[in-house]
Amino acid sequence: MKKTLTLLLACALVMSLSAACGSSTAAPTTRPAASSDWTPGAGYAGKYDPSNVLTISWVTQGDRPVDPDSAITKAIEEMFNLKIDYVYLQRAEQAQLLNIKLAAGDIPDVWRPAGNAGYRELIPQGVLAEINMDLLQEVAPTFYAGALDLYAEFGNVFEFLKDDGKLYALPVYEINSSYMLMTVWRDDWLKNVGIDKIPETVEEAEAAFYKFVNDDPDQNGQNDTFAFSGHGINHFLYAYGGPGMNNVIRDGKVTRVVLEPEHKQGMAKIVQFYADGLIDPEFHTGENRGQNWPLSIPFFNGVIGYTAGHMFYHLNPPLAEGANGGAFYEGFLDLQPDGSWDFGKPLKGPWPEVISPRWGIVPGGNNMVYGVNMTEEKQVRLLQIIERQMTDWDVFLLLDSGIEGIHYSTSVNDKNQTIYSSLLNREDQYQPGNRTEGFTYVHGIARDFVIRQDISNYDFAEKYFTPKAMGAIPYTNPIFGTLEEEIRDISAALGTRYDEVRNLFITGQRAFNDTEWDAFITELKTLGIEKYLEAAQEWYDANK
Ligand SMILES: [Ca+2]
Repeated sequence: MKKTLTLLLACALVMSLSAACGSSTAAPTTRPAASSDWTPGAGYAGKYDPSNVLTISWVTQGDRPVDPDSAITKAIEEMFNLKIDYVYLQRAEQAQLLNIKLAAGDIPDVWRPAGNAGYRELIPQGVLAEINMDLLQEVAPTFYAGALDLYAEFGNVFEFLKDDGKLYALPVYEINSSYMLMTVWRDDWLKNVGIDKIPETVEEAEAAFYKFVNDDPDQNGQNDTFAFSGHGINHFLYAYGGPGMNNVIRDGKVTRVVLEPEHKQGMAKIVQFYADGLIDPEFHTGENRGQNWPLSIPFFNGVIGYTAGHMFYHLNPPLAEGANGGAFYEGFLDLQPDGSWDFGKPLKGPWPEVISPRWGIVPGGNNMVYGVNMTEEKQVRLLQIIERQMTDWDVFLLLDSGIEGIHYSTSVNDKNQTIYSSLLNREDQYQPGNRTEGFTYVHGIARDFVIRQDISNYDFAEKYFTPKAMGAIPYTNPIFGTLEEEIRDISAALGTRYDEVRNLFITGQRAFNDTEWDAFITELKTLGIEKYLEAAQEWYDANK
């Protein structure tokens, strides 16, 4: 969400709190100082003088190099007695370029591997520093406890990340991924066809879908609307367990939804809907039609009345004075100024629970790792920074949002909450050196601070996008640690073939009947689906 507030207004509002307005290029006067009361002593922190200036090399993740002289870099270096040596690798090729560096023995101090699989591949290469658990618990106790707490539903996150009893990564908690994806209905269309409540069951949804096609929901006298497109297919199927390639744990057994009887029922519905003209015939081309992915072009064009898969920050109306709404909110408003939509409900269907997807907060996402050449002193220093980030709001704000007057302005809303509004355009916000991502990558563990920093947006998320608000159990695709290359290849082949055959079934190019479905399942077995599930089960049993 692009948040802009005029500097003038922001300054007027903060005048009573700060005298800094106008001096927008000066370093912040309230910046916390580095600890100056250090004396040699017991423990890891007592071994290293925090006034020693340390150089750390840090692989950034933006789309362009970081300015090493940026105001925030200078502030961080001064506060923590660091010299930051930014390593920029072109983003599209970051993994390959990093591998070349690692192979040449040029190992950075800090980076984020690509997901759990990328992390596990690095361990046997010997390029990662082992993270000393005693040191971690002594120097960063708030971070340690916070990570355990946030990932509690998955067990001990540090044990999950270990390999052969050794820890090589710090968990990164993606707070946004804890919120569920939303479905959306044209509520004006529902009213126009005589339906006065948002559908909650597959039967109610089906009735609305037929009326969206047959009863002229846009009241233009023409038969020119469909019920839904590609996103609608996937989300309707969650009432039947979900899209076929999703992994699920059922009674302790790892399976794929395609193998479950409910999925076949759901596919039968979709096939029927397509045959009856309910589904946008261009569903397979992507609802965003080549534009930004959260945009549903057929929904914006008034062609369909049901879509799904959006995050809270795509759907929000303007949440602060002068702010814009989310991309979906604004995109719809542009093209359908007289139309309206409302949040949907995850549909109740044959699957035993009402489920709805979220990206997921499974451990093993893009963790933060330290290079093998990282000294113990550097580990202590970086963990001290992390601990300050977890416990000191001013430090968190500096690392996460930058410097007031340069990177953000503040105002107070009608609930007397402080609103932090970026003064940068979106592209610049995401450049390290203009931090919003969090200098140490693990900022998400400071969940309360993350929320406080963007209170309007998270109030909105908490109100509508939680399991409680949506009345559904969140579905997260489980991760199965280190699966061998052969197993990963099987998974990729299954996904490709599933998509092809699914589309043939939906469009009627392949007859959807018991014989053809059984043949399809047999083909998936030939491609190795059972071998995949066996490997996943083995991991799950050992790590659940
Ligand atoms: Ca019409």
